[in-house]
Amino acid sequence: MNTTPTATPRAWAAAGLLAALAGLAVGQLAAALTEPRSAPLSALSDTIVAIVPLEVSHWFIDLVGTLDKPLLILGVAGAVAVAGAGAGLLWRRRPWAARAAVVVLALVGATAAVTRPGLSAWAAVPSLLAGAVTLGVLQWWAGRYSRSESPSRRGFLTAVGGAAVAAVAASWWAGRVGPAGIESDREALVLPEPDVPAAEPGPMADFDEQGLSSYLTPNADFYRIDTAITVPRVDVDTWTLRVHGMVDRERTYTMDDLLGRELIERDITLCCVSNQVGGDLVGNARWLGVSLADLLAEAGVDPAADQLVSRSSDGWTAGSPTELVFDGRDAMVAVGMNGKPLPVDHGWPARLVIPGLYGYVSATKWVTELELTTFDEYDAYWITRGWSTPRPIKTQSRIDTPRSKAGAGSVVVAGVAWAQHRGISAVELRVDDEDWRPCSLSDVATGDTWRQWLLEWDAEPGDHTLTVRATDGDGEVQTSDVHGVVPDGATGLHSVTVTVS
Ligand SMILES: Nc1nc2c(c(=O)[nH]1)N[C@H]1C(S)=C(S)[C@@H](COP(=O)(O)O)O[C@H]1N2
Ligand SMILES: [Mo]
Repeated sequence: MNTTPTATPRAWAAAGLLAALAGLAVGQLAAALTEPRSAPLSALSDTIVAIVPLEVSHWFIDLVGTLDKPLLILGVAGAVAVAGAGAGLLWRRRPWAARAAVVVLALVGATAAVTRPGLSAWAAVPSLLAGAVTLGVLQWWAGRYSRSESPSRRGFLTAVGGAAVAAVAASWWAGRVGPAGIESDREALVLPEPDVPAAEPGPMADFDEQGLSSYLTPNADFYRIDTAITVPRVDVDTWTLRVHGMVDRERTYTMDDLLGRELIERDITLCCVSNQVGGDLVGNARWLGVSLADLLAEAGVDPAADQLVSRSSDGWTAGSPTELVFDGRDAMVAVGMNGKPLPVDHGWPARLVIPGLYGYVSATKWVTELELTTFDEYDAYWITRGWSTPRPIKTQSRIDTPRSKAGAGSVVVAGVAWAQHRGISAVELRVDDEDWRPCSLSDVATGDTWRQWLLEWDAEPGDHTLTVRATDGDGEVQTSDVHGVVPDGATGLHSVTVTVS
């Protein structure tokens, strides 16, 4: 049996790398057909997000911004590929050690998957399958291709590489339109007409200027922020929303229950606490859903329950002040966004929206649980990671246009300003060191949305600095103090330098 393999170490490493990638691809396909979050790459990346120290994740996000997730996944794939190459090398001399290494790797993936919140023991299958495929491919290589009298290695490469590419293509298909796709459920859902339509802002809700954010942000352009490496795939037919904790009676609602209730429609601007001054992690949508206060009232909330914890199907949590839900604002369980069922990325089939709170303490997507508790009793996801307990959104204003260049003469300077629930009462623009000039404001129906502002500026050639500031509905002028996003939102004034020619 002890024929010394004659393939070069390099060929062994390449075979191991290819075997690992083929394994990953097959694991990916198995996950796409059942539970996408159980894919080895997804489960491993998710686990890293969960266990990496706070400082490291802050440093990484600061460095690469919203590329953090793609880069993390790519990094994990690279690490698995390197481990595969290592296993290939090892197999050349010590096949049993190499087999053991592959098994250990598969078990790491399987453990990562089954420990993800909301996943069952079945989530181990894609990683175990990936390991089995890797073993099988390496065994095949060792038996048939690694000796001097072996058939052409091109056959091996074509078969394994082809199978991997086919598996990746099939998982893409499965995720979109195939058996595991939820897009067809989404498209099949007919949203009822609202019982209480949104108040129309008025004739001048949208200045309709080139480069200016539209009053309603199209779903496809709406910013997306969440911790999900692979967005949860929620089956709307079995989905439920459970209300429990410090309540008189537990309640559970199905999608049909929600759709059969009074549906309200509201324009509400959502923004992220980690939005930098002048940043784009903010958007305004027309939400359709049920009143959160009505829903909770049915369960009978214990007056001592000062915190409403909302939990998503992937275990993420937000904690909101119960008081704010009941103070008359339009807090809602939303099922529609701009006339469409909630997009998968934005929480299909249901999410919370609470006007006046940052997303991390209110806007739970893929929501499955509402638990009444206290702030003493429980800290939600981002609170345990250094962010503040709920505080009001800070007044912000942003220059959308121009951003860098303009022609001399009359130039429209325009943007948006927001201070959800308090509203925006004034916006002013400063050119260089001149006096603040009042801007025109668009019509808004409530203080829960952002407000467009506009000023016609007679621009003279040269470089100019434009700075904007807003005043909220309480008459409070936006502060010029510069503060970073941690722990409760950035402050400071947005300014741009424009070259006029
Ligand atoms: N399940 C879940 N919901 C979530 C989050 C998350 O990580 N997981 N992130 C929150 C944060 S921080 C923000 S700012 C908003 C963003 O909502 P959007 O992606 O629809 O714009 O969702 C909130 N809801
Ligand atoms: Mo956020």
